[in-house]
Amino acid sequence: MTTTRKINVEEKILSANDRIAQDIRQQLADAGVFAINIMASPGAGKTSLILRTVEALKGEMRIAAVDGDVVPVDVEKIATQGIQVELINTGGNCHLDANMMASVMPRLDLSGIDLLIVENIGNLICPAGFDLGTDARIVIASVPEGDDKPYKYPAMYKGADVLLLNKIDYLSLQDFDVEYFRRGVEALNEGVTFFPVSCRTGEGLDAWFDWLRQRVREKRATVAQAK
Ligand SMILES: Nc1nc2c(ncn2[C@@H]2O[C@H](COP(=O)(O)OP(=O)(O)O)[C@@H](O)[C@H]2O)c(=O)[nH]1
Ligand SMILES: [Mg+2]
Repeated sequence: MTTTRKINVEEKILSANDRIAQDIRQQLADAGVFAINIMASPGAGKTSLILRTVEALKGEMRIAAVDGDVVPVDVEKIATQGIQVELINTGGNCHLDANMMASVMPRLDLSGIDLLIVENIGNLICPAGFDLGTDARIVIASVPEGDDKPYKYPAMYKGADVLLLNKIDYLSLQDFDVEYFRRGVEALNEGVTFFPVSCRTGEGLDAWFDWLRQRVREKRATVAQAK
């Protein structure tokens, strides 16, 4: 008697975007560069967070940035910090994708960078679906947007590795219920690393800097070990 056995082979078929993202991830891994993809709605504080972060950390690590936009306004702001910053002109697209990211990779000297910061397009829907090959997806929510955003944009919150709640200096001026916000986040992304911050006053940013320092150190160590 012959018995048949069914073997379910689950094969992950990578989309074109994921294949390119994987290639970028490999380039970053080979060079020991830690890369973050910052996503948020327009005005939440992406550029402000980058400026604060570069200002605080540029003395202890080498940083470069990539900015997705149609105009170089943010690029010019970030360049005032004296770091390399490359514009990806998205031509009005609502998100960055791995192909756009790959187009700027040759312009970056990865051997001279420890941390690569990507400012994605201001949008809470489209960027969530496109892996850029970075190590961590950083989502910024901000108090003026309201406390219901995790409930309205679940994909963005679900995929976050780190969530920052920015503009906490506005908390006293607005009926933003932090507990309601956090409950919505936890239901989607239990235990996500969470930093309440103000890029205006600097409150809470030290914890974010420490998180980054640690990740950059760990990534660099993987290359040192491989040698
Ligand atoms: N009150 C307050 N304003 C902030 C804070 N962070 C950023 N802003 C302001 O919010 C506006 C939009 O910030 P920006 O960094 O350009 O946001 P992006 O569009 O996400 O890059 C600017 O006027 C910032 O000065 C904050 O923590 N508190
Ligand atoms: Mg910006």
